Amino acid sequence: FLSNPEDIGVVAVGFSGGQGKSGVDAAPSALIESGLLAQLQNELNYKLHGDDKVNAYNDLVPKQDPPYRNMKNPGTVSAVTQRLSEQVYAHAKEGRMVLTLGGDHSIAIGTVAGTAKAIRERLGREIAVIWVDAHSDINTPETSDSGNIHGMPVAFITGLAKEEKPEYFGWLKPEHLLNVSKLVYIGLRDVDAAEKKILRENGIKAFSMFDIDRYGSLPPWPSFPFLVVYGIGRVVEMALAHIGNDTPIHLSFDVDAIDPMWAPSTGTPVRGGLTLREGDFICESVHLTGNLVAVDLVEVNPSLAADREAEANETIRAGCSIVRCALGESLL
Ligand code: 4U7
Ligand code: MN
Ligand code: MN
Ligand code: MN
Repeated sequence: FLSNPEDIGVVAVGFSGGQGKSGVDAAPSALIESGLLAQLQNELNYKLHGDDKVNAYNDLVPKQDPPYRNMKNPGTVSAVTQRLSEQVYAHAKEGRMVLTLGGDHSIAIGTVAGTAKAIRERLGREIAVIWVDAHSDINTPETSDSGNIHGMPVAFITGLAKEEKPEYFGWLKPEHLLNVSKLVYIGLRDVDAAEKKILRENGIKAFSMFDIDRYGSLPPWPSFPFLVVYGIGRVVEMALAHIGNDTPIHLSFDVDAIDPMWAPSTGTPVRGGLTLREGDFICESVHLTGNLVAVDLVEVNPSLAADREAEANETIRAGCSIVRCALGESLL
């Protein structure tokens, strides 16, 4: 194990400033109230560190925060992710696996920056990031149509988007950054044209929903022609092969990777996604490597459900399942 097998640092991030819809800031408390942390403690026997109270970071919100380079709430998101990076760093430096409950996906600027720096210092290693998402979140401020920073975190943590001003992500230093060769996506199905160009030009490894379908195979057993062999197993194998054996892994899981059938309460749902089982499988496989150093669960928005109670609860359930699988609940 690359982190202490029984210690988890928990950071609950009630933040929604990376996009325009309120409610995603309520996800951490909803996840916690549904029993997630209690299960990790009592059923999976983890020792949890850090407070289980939700960070709102209200003290960091500037009085005025006009757009900068087309980004919305740039000063707020920069300040919050900088503080978050320090929290994550502190846990990871102690050898704890870090679990961050978001919040919108802009917070991954802070979580990845924090683990990248801590793992460099503690193990002298570069981290890899497995980004599970319907979207590639690699817009630069200039290529983004929406100006929402939750569509840009990968550009910042890879250094593809650069900025000098410390109040606008200039605090990101080389030790915080991720090498593009250590990034791999799973679940993509809604990638902007400009993002496709960035992925291509940088040779970034990505497995789309199409890849998951096409790597499925015909049943090898003629007597069971109804059996379908799904491609997720091969895709995860290839993703792990790409980042290499015993590379520390940061798993950043956007709940919108899961099909809206199981995870409808999210800001930018896209149909045709992972089944809940495929999402769980990705997490179980990553857990089995023994190399997991950090997990983010983001973009759960309990207040966006059309049929509030039921849909919000389904999405929270899906999120809890994802986290428990990443932390080994499926091991017998
Ligand atoms: B999420 C989008 F234009 N690409 O940049 C953008 F389609 O963290 C969506 O994956 C970003 O939920 C989605 O705004 C961000 C859009
Ligand atoms: Mn997404
Ligand atoms: Mn995302
Ligand atoms: Mn989304």
